[in-house]
Amino acid sequence: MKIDAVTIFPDYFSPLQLSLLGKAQEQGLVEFGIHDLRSFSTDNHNTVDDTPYGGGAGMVMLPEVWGKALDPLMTHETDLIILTPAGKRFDQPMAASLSTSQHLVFACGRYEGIDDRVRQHYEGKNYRVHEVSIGDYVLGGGEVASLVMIEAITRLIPGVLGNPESLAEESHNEEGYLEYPNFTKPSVWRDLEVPAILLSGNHGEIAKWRAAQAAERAKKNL
Ligand code: 6GU
Repeated sequence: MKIDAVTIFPDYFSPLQLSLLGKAQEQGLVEFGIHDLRSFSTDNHNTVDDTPYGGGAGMVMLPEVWGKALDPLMTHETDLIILTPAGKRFDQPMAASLSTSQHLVFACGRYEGIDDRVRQHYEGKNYRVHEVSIGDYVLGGGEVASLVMIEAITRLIPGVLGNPESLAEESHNEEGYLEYPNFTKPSVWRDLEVPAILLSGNHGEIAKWRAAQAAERAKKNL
């Protein structure tokens, strides 16, 4: 999978070199391209934004600059993701769906967002465009939201996880991906005992207990 991100803060994406994502890149399972939006600006001040038509607070990112940045990246295999708190909520099914894409482009808005004609233009040319939010709170921009999405999506690409059983277990779980509580050594820690069922060796009963615990946890955290 190829993943491009367009941003005025390329340094936000340095964590892509770490851990699971860094390894996936070394193995050739995913390739990242980080593009500085400012390099596509057309004036001496490297302007990327201007005041909103109709008035109001804040600044809006210029469509001309975004068009210049996105045109060379877009193909009809591309899923263009526009990060905005007004977008569709990102969740595990969306991560699974995007993990089968050939090419993701993350357009990271800052300020009050990107001129809406950027979305209109690429939708009108029959590209796949998704406005996405990662939750009901407001971030300073789409960079951190992109990192969240990239991590959730790339770990679903075959070969990225060292132990694919952890993926199988997530999807077999009744709640989809909300897990049961986990325990490891020692069997007693600060007077707290590991549930005896987990030491029983009875795999059928252990599976039942875990399913019940996952369901209870999901209900409590709703
Ligand atoms: Cl994608 N962008 C911004 N600026 N804030 C957010 C968000 C995105 N998702 C949740 N809050």
